[in-house]
Amino acid sequence: MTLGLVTAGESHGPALVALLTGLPAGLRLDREAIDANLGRRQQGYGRSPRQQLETDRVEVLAGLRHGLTLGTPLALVVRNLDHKNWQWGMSPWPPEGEPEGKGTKPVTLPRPGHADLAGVLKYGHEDVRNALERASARHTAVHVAAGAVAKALLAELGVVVAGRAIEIGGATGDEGMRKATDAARADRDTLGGIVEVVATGVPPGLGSYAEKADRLDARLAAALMGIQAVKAVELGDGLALARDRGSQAHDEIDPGLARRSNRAGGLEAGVTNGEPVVARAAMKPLPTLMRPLDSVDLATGDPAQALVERSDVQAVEALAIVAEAAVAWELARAAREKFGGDALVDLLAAHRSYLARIGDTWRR
Ligand code: EPS
Repeated sequence: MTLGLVTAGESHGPALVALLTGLPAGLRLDREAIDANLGRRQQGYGRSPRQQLETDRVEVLAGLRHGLTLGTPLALVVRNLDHKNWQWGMSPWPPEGEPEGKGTKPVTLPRPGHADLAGVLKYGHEDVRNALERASARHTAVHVAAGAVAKALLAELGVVVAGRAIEIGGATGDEGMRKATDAARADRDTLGGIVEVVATGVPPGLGSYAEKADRLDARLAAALMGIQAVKAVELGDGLALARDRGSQAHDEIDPGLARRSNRAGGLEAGVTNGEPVVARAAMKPLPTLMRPLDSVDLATGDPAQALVERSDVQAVEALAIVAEAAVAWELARAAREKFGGDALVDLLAAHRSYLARIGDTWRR
């Protein structure tokens, strides 16, 4: 048994939904803790005015009773409050009455760097909106809700996951990152950046080297690369390791099994080794530009400027929370596979018995 996650929802549709399967019964969830994660994702310097329209809150439709999971599918919903401005444009059913509000005119000006052009070609859409609504990073909100559930499970195992922005537009440090954001805003441009996620308390032995699909490094890379705008993922010292000699690149083992360094980022051969798991994700600059790039009007085939829409200057701090959720989900999934358990008490008993066998001198 493993954890499963499937989501649905368009950026300006009625709501975002997530269905989580495989959670053990008896896990206590805290609504405020989930909402706090949703709130963290909405913050960050350089976010779009859209965030003033949304106050993300989780609703639970199934799988939870009196705050405890039932061991059945958990159904989560986060409403799009902005949908009230798109009721005609994003009506799930053929809309009635006069076109009113946003989304009434087809979009035919694909933005380089967004899913717009690939999406209309792939699915045969005539209105770019049919592609961009789902490709939007808006639905990272339900992934963060799912990540908050994963973090509740990991907390039972003493695992803590934390993400932060380490670089925005090439600048580091809080002040540098703010200045870079201000400068890009003044130029009506956008920025990307790099986030780092660190998980501590992760026991050795999560993941497997047996098949490549089981390798936890591969799963973490896929989970991070699957987030909108992410173009590169690094685990541990990643790229730098390729330039070092073997005598420097590896983490020597001391008695008690502690390591002298953690250049591997807590993962060897796709298996956790007890050191903190360290993952970085690099995000390209957001493709919705106030000064649009050259494109083509798909209705006429003529040269045109890409769509201009409300946008964030950068969303790197939001990515840090989304990446944290993605790493938490993959670690929780790997823990569920290693320790099993329809009931949380069984999962915890298996975890205890495993630690009793391997000892806990690895704990960091
Ligand atoms: C997004 C564009 C903006 C962002 C949105 C992601 O939305 P809008 O087009 O409504 O201004 O604000 O992100 C969110 C709404 C969110 O909650 O993160 C995009 O094109 O990806």
